Amino acid sequence: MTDMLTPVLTADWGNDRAWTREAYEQTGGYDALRKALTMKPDDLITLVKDSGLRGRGGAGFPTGMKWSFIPQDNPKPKYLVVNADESEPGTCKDIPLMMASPHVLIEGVIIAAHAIRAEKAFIYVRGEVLHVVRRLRAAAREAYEAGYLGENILGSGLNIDLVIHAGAGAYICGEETALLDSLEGRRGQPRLRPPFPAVEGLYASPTVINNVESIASVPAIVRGGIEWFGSMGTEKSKGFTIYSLSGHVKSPGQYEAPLGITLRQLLELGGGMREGSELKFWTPGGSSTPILTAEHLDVPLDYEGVGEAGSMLGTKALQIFDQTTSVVRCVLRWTEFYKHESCGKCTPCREGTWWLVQTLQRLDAGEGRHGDIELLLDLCDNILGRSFCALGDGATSPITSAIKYFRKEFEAGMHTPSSWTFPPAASTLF
Ligand code: L3W
Ligand code: SF4
Repeated sequence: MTDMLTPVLTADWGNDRAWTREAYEQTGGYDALRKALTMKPDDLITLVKDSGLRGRGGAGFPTGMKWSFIPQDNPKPKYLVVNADESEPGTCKDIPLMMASPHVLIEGVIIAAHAIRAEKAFIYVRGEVLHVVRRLRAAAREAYEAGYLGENILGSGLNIDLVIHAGAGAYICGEETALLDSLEGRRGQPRLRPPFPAVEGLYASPTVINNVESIASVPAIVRGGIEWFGSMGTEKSKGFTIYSLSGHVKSPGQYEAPLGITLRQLLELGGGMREGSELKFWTPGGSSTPILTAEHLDVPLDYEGVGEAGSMLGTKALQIFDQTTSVVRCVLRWTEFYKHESCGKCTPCREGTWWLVQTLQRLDAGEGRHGDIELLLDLCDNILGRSFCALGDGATSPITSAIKYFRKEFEAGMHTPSSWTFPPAASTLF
């Protein structure tokens, strides 16, 4: 089964010095940058577009297309921002990647900045992981010393500066426009889109925002070429990717394999389910994506396959739960997270997540009221599509999908007649 693995980004994770520039250069590190410096920016954009690389941060938006949106006739400076605010429950791929191989991200940043003609780049790192911030800053120092960053990079005439910025620990700052507000020194809250950041982003200038894994994949594409990249994955979801496998499996961790493999195959890579465990439900891409069940073991883990199964590939965070897990308790935990992380800007999410938690808490305690399932669905209906950003929508995904597949478990928590969801009987009014 290990022949399913396609280690590219994770190839050197066995070397505990892989994070040093010396070790990175020994395995061909910064060769892609040298090649990219001989290429015109537009040719780089075309290369990444033709490679079919899609954003690895959750939405799967084509990376090269995003780069091509940067208006080059706009006299304002252009910016590149890497979204390293990894906080989606279950997602644990970017943080280990930055710890093990900070230079592959930095090399990707320099190539991407060259492509969009940016002279300033930022990596916005989740506030809680200061060890990652330190590692990236050390790697950036090494890159400056070697002439990969700063003025006149490798004698090319290109100038690129890199800032490693630590967030302050708010999940919402992973939403791209909230991240920009936070980077500008304001409270991180989503902005109205359009204008999209590509047109009006950081300091109201054209800005590309990409996920860590997306940018870190670029050097390999420049080196290996689009045919090699396209030889992995599926027609519409090309290449290798890092899956975060967690929960009731024998060997949780990060597995790098092509897009389009199935959970059944991934589980085999992870040694299968834990002894005595049977698969009950799972998330394909973190808790913001609808849950799936054992009947979906053979769904291809690509944007199309998971979409057809009624979910989203998201961040490829596969959380695996066995028969001992209470679906209601699990959904409650995720909803408490969303309630806590709701930025409060819009009413459906701010108030709705509070109501969802109250209702789920009593169902979990076996003190639910008849009508609570309808109440949950009604709340979700009023949050989904009516919230200002994807956090509100995401909060509803685990609830509606869990009710769809495990309604009986919610019903089992209802023991109290409803005191308020129905109008009083007419006889009591007269
Ligand atoms: C210019 C247009 N740019 C779209 C850009 C846009 C963005 C990208 C994707 O949410 C999802 C979310 C979470 N002109 C454009 C354009 N763009 N149209 O394309 O945009 P969008 O709106 O499809 O998604 P998003 O707002 O980036 C991301 C889901 O991912 N998710 C959560 C992930 C959490 C993490 C984390 O913790 N690090 O990644 C998991 O599934 O729910 O649906 O750049 O500007 N016309
Ligand atoms: Fe803030 Fe939630 Fe509204 Fe997003 S949906 S803007 S997180 S309150």
